[in-house]
Amino acid sequence: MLSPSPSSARAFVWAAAVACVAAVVATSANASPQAARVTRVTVGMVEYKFHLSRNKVPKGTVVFTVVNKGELAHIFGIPSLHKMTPLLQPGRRSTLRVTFRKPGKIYYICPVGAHVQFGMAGNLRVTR
Ligand SMILES: [Cu+2]
Repeated sequence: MLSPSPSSARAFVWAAAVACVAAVVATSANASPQAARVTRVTVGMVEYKFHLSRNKVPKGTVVFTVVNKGELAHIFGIPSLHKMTPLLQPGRRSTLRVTFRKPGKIYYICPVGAHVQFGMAGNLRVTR
């Protein structure tokens, strides 16, 4: 009585096949050249400076892993793109995903208090 009838078994196989096709379509939709190139940059923060694992990135998507190695709370932010991490307490980390669409110089800061004046700012070069 509880065993599935042949028709419900077929319905299950059909649903699984549809799910597979949907997954393939979703994957290939993301596979544009822009999205394929992801650069990873680690950003260390202390009082009062940033240390980036690289100061030059190709245009496209960059994933910043931001680690607060200091003793005060800090933020890594890119004002021109309205992107920033949450306020990171000492020892906390966060990732920030940013897409740079054209080459140029990107100014980044820590917008906490007067940290910019103390030196928490810099430029990232985006190349073509
Ligand atoms: Cu700061």
